Amino acid sequence: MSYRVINQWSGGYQGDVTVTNLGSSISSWRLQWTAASGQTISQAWNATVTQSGAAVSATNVSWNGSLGTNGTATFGFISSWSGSNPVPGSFTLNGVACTGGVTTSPSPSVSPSPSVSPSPSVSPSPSVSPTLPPPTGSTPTAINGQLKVCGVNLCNQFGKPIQLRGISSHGLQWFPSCYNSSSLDTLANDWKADVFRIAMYVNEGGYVTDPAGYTSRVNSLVDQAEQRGMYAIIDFHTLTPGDPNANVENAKTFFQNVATRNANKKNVIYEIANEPNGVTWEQIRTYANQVIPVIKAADPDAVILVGTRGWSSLGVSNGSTHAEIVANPLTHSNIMYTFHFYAASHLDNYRTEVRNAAGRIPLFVSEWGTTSATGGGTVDLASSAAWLDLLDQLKISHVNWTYSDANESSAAFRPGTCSGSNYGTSQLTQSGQFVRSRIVTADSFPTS
Ligand code: IDC
Repeated sequence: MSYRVINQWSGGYQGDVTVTNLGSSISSWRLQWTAASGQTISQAWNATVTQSGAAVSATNVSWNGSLGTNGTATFGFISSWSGSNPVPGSFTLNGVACTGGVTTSPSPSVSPSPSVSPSPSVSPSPSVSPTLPPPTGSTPTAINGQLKVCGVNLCNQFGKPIQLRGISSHGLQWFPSCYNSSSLDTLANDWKADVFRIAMYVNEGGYVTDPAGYTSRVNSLVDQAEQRGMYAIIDFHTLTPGDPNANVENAKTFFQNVATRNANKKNVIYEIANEPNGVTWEQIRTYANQVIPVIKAADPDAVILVGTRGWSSLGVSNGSTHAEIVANPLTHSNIMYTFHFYAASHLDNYRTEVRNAAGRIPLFVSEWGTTSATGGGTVDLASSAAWLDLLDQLKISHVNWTYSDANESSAAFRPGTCSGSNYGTSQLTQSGQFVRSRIVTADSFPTS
């Protein structure tokens, strides 16, 4: 067993562990150890890691459990720590004491700059990446395949950090005519969007009024995105009430259906609660811990987005910060936390929060607008550009609100567009022109 701290920052570090099976062949493995004081693991990849007090248990995932004699498996994690160089101990593999070493001093301490913490050299699972053939298509999904979370990054099938750029539907209940083969062709081929978010409101005349109908509509849009090589975010668009627990049974039913139906697709990302508000992080966590297992039971490798406190502001709009998540994170693999902003309302203090959070927890901007938080008012292009420059620099994915012809300034198309079949640039609003210009530029998707 080799346990290495390969990156560290104030309050946390990234660990990389390789287990080697020195005995006869095994079909599954469990590495257990005792964490040092202050070490709490918040994220892990290529293993399922649980922690109770100081006792840590890491078990294989489906594809790396089988190890012949001298076979190895590598997994990674993010952990907090309270001091420097804490040394964990008492490592056992399937109950047998391990030989090997613990290395807790990486290169000199680095700042939590997200540009260094991704450490692409450790993200890919060594047992998988070298055997992957190169992509055969040029669409975002053909190149990137099944996504996963590596450290604080969204990573592609080659284990490399990527950024997705795209746009959200408006409420499916209000703008049914905006999502059709012509508008989605435009989004994929002319805008070159990587991701389309399917905003399925839960209340406000959405899912609860026709669960079967909305489930089927979402599935059909997933297929249409897949056919065009785009990722699809299935957004359980909770808004009112702000406590997602009010809809936990609806969420379980819905996600069980869509995750089972779409389990074999590589283009699906699940977003379990749009904007919790008026609730604590602990309440959101309670909800997430009921819904995530339902999705994982059906679609174990999917990336899942979790809304944060204060309308997905990482808590800032309710007087808190991301520290409450760092202190009490979700422990499932492939989780990202969402951050939403509206450029005319959310300025430098929110940007500072994102900068601070980005090296510590995986972030995904699943909704942002060029306008005020009402979805209307002035289009603030200066603030929008400052935001997107920051997100591009941090490689954080972003999804704009909205790909619709709503009569509000955040909409990308002029009112009336969706009653015709022309979704060309002449139909774009000021917001739509700006957003398209920031999505259409070439992607950077590393394949090796
Ligand atoms: C807004 C729509 C608006 C609609 C309203 C319903 O733009 O047409 O009348 O919802 O309540 C969010 C929400 C998103 C909001 C959007 C703009 O996720 O549902 O859409 N917004 O207000 N969070 C912050 C802003």
